[in-house]
Amino acid sequence: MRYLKKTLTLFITLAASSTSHAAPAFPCCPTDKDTVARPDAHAPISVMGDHTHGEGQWMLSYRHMSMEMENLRRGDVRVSSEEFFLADGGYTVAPEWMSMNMHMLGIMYAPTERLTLMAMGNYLETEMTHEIVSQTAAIMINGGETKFTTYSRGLGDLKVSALYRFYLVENRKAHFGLGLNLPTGSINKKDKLPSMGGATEQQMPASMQLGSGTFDLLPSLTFVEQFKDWSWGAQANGVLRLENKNSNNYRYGHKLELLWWIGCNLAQWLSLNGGLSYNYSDELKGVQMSVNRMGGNGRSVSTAFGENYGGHHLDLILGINLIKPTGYLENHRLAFDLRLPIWHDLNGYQLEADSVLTFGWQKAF
Ligand SMILES: [Cu+2]
Repeated sequence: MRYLKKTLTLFITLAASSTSHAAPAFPCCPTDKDTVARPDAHAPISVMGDHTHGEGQWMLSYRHMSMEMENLRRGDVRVSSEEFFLADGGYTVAPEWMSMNMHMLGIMYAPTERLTLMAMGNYLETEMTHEIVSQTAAIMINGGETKFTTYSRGLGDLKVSALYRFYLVENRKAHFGLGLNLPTGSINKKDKLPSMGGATEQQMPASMQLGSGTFDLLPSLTFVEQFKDWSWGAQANGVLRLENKNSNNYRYGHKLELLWWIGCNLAQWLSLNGGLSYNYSDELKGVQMSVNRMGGNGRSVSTAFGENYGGHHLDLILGINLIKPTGYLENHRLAFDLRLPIWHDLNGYQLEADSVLTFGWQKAF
């Protein structure tokens, strides 16, 4: 949440400084080339596959995403750790807080006017803090410490996709995408976890693993309409698991995201954007192999059970896109956006997302 204050302050400062002099008029997208050189030609930076490129064009990108999660939730209500420890026959360990930092490198290339190819790899760092049900249990399984933290880091899954622009009429365009998630990220990460007689190195639950472990299909459909100094877009994207289980005997649920955004150019180099993202994700299927499911209180930790994965959430997106239109660093883009949950309805017991901040650099050649 500390990002929120910073972002809002920056927003207000930028908005105030830009509206004090009239925004320059520039033509509305007479050619495809011109439409990509305006700050709102890209969606908020956390949206993937939002644009296509002109024939022969390349683009490199780097994104950094940081997510924080805290507070346990059941459905759409918060629950205390006391309530949680009594649930479903008794959990022994409660997740308390989680953070994920993801570095994403992307490359795009358009072999034809209509087709853009895309590849993206990522490196992840994840941390999770936990609380043990009681001091007595902590003495038996964790040397008396009621709190413990687990970590994982490494390369995540690689995504390759193709975007096909099937529609371009005046100021409106649309493309569909079809991608594949390659399970390059490890699903065998271990760390010290509490167990009878003291903490030992053990397999961590899916939420701490670096990839899905399955080949997944990534379809998407995107529509954008540009006006003189503003634009809007919408996208539907999904993740369809192509395999019933990964090598650890489980798979994540299928996912659907519906996105809507609006971008407003305050200057030739600056746009502010806002949007909404609705996410649905199914439960985790299967039983996670080698993950401990038993604890002194009955069950081990909520993340060891598939029913505590997935659900619905609706996020508000607030972002800024910057582009250098001419001169030194011409066409370099910098952008960031903040996603704040406004509603969640989660399956089982889960930590709720607190905020997701993404910033990124992009450059087309
Ligand atoms: Cu691009």
